[in-house]
Amino acid sequence: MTKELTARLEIGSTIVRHAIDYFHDNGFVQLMPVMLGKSTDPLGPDPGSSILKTPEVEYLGAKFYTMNSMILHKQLAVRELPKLFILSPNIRLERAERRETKRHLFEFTQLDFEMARAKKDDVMKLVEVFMSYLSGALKGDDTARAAFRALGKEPFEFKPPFKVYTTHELEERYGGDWEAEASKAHDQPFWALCHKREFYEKEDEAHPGHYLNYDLIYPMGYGEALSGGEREFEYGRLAERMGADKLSMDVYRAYLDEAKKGLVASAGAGFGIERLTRFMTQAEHVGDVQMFRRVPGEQVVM
Ligand code: ASN
Repeated sequence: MTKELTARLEIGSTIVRHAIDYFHDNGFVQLMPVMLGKSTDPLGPDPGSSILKTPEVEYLGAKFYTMNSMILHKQLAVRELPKLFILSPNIRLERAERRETKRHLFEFTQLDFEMARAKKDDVMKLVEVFMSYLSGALKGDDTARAAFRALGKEPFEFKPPFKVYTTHELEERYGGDWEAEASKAHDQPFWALCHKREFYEKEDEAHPGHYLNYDLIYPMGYGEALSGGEREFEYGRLAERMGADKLSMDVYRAYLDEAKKGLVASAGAGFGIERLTRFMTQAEHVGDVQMFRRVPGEQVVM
């Protein structure tokens, strides 16, 4: 193992430690992840998503899916725990070409959180405070300081509030590949609002065709850091949105049954731990922060 990888793993470990502290200190309860579910995030229709398939596992005569994300489980859990977070291992079988984006992995961990009755502004504020907390925490942490010194780098200084754009504005200014281009043109993260994506992200009732979701994009070409949104939680709206997306109601039966009993309004988001570590250590590829690389199209050692 190279000394760079050791340093990046140490920094990644420190990031997780401070992230967990931050969420605990803000009243969140940590849930353990599930890795198999009766249904999972469809990751689409989203032009940014490109998985080949969602693996299915048969166990004792029942069919399970591996987790693309725990969003549907978060919606069920937030009824009981109004502020929760999970270090959630996700499997996304990306196409081999995704290796070239330098920020896709076929296995990664996200810190996924959800808050009952929250709005998008609450989540954006919480994330901004977390980012600046993290810059300070890493600077004051002996392990991280030594590891950054070994890399010849400094922890990035996040300076919120971050700029806010809609995806329409970004597309107009930077074209179809706005994520990469706008990321290169900024020196602090920025928000991209209003993506047309999965059924669980709430449509703005006052402005149909607009969505109450948000992505945080890292600067300097590193691309997406986090995605999330306010949630659709009413059974009728969910069924309608799923129908429009041509999803099989059978696959989502258990989730829809819970929605029929009643979900609560919530908002949340998730950020990839490896992407955050890559950004903080300015690693060339997100696989460069993994001990066991999970890069699409790359030979796996173990
Ligand atoms: N974690 C994301 C969210 O909270 C979902 C995802 O990872 N696709 O919306």
